[in-house]
Amino acid sequence: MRRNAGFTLIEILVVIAIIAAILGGVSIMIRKASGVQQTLKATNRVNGLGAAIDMLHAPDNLGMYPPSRMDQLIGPGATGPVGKKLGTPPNDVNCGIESVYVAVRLKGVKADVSGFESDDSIANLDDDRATAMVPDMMSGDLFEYIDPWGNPLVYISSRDYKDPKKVERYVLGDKQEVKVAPAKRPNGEFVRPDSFQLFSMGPDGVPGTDDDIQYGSN
Ligand SMILES: [Ca+2]
Ligand SMILES: [Ca+2]
Repeated sequence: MRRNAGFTLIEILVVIAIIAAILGGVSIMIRKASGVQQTLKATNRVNGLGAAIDMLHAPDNLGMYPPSRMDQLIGPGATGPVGKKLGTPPNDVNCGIESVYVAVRLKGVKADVSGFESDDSIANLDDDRATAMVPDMMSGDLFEYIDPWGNPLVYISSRDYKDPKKVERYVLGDKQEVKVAPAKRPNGEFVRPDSFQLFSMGPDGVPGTDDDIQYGSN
């Protein structure tokens, strides 16, 4: 009687194929789970920062929603043209979210943004600087709040919804430039018509698509 030679080649190939299929399935599940986690992280960031900006409007705070351009920023209690003193951003890029970054640092402004300023949630993607020191910072860097995909969050004040040309240019994490527009509801009305819009461009990094994560849109 012949001795059993162990597994045949075909048996080994079948086993390898089964293991590969299982690993493939597991890696798809891991990727899906991490995608869900990134989206959750982005939603938390947008909601937290949006809530902090909502508080700025109170009279004993900034007294207004931040303008979408830093050069229009006025200090708490209308104490003067803070943004102009800092120096106009030279490049007209990412200016809405930079304006928010500066506004929450002004003296007399109450905004708890400590939870949204970890190393992976702020960046200066367009590498621009104010001519003076940004309050509460050691440099003039005009940072942006970014989402987990490395792209800037977009901020647009309702005053610029109708004519967003001056605030529409955004540079992404990969240095590509896109144009943003304020979001509208299916009936054609702007989302949050009387205050501001804050959103992440979502996993696709394209503004205005279905995966955008918009603050307070419900
Ligand atoms: Ca910047
Ligand atoms: Ca998108």
